[in-house]
Amino acid sequence: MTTNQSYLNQGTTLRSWLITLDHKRIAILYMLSLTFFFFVGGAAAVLFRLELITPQGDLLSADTYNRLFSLHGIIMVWFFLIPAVPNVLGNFLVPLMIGARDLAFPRLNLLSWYLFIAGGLFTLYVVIAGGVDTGWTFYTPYSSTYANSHVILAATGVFITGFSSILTGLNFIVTIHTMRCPGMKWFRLPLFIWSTYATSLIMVLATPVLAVTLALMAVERLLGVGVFDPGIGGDPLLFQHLFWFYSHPAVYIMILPGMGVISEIIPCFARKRIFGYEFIAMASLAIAILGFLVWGHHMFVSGQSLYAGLFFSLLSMLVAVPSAVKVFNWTATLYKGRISLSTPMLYALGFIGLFTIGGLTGICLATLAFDVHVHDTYFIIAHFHYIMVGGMVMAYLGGLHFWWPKMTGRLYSEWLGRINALIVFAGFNMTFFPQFILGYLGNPRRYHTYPGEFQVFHVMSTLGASILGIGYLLPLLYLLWSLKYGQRSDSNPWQATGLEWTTTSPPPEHNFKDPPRVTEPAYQYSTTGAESLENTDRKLSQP
Ligand code: HEM
Ligand SMILES: [Cu+2]
Repeated sequence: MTTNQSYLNQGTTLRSWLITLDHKRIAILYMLSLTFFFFVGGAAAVLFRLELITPQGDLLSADTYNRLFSLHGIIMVWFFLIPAVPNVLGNFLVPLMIGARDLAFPRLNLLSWYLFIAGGLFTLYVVIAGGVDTGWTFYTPYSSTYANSHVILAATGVFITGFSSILTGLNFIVTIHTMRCPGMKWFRLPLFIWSTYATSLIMVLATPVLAVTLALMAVERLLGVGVFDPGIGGDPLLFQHLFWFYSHPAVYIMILPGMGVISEIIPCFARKRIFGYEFIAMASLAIAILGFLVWGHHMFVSGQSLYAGLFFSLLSMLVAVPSAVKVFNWTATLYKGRISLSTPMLYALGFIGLFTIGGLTGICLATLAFDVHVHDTYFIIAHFHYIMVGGMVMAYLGGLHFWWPKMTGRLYSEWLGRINALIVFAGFNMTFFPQFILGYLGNPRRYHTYPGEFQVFHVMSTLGASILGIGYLLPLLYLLWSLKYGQRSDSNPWQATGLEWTTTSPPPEHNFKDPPRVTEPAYQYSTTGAESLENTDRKLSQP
């Protein structure tokens, strides 16, 4: 067997990795660090889910419980969900998909990873030093005046990581504008690129607002300058406005890239051209723009004016339209497709169903009268986990399986992959569906105790979380196993279209031996002919 020159064997020392400028290696660095954070955040969730098996507070004190869910939220949002698809898959794929040698600013790319790690170290220090108890939202006046946990350090961690996000977004925007290979016109770009582009716009435009907000909170807490505290001349609602002006767009940073992954997987495993390419591409931009206009739906009961509430309610309904456009188009792509239920496809199908539930309950919440009823209950938790875990984590796992052969040159065990996708789907629903009921019945979020009549739903949820935990650990094992024992992959194991599949697996240092040239639109799949996936299926199911 000839071992070809690939990005993986261009220097194997630790040093060669830590100073690498290769976007593919930086993607791997992100993957390793994100996986670590994911399991730290997950461990916190395991602990508080255990506490919730019984109505009384028997395992954790109220204070410890607060610190655990805060840590869970902070780590999962900023150190996993926001960077997951853009920084791992995006870093790896953007240059490959547009036929470029690297990102526009390789050094900036490496710097972004170091900033991410620096922010992460602050956060880990907070974990060791005793935690933070403000929740991931850092609401004032609690964070600025009353909390006696490590608020400033935790906020500093998030602040620093924010710069990693801004610089990555900038890098992607410039790369997509200036480094497309000959023939790669805008409307020939893979939809993953469109969604990464839209995400990058939000990263660049919204993240600075978060940085300013956290800095102002720190100024009030440390120096007593009145920004948010009306007692010293501040505005009590300002923090929530600023926070959600970033954080609602940020929820789209967490879902748009996942949508991009799904738009790649669905046509490949349905063997069909994607339905309504332009609509999906433009829907990404529409989501990015409209996402900036709806933050007030997080503040319906905050005391903002009733008219503001009505207006934000209406605008929130609008932002659901482009999301629905995508769901319809994916479904239309599946229609009469030659569908192969391979691992990435199972995750993609799971994504469509779960994201739809998350999105529809989002519309319920955007309905002012309903939100007043369920605000700050488990209904909210269920809503955003359906989108962020049911959606984004599913998309990340689907994408990881889809591009794993490209990234590593190895095939994983297809049947373990399929079983695992089912475990994740079952575990996820069992964990979070009961929380819709809990919330609707009035169980508030963020308490370590609850009335006894809710126990059955909490027990179901904890049981589901254990299954989900298995579903997250198993890929760690079989993917690692595949690195050594997996079958070697050829350059295009799924017979997919797209430039990344035209180069070797794993790709060489500067991606392509000969500079690529594009002559046709994306997704030229066909349901007929020898190119069908059944051959691949047969190949993959060989032991
Ligand atoms: C499809 C359109 C969506 C609508 C109309 C919508 C609406 C809402 C509303 C009204 C709330 C506030 C509930 C409350 O606190 O009382 C909310 C909460 C939330 N939504 Fe959505 N949502 C949508 C999509 C998404 C997406 C795509 C994500 C994430 C990727 C997301 C993540 C969240 C989060 C994290 C919260 C909880 C914030 C908190 O209170 O801590 N939502 N959503
Ligand atoms: Cu929102």
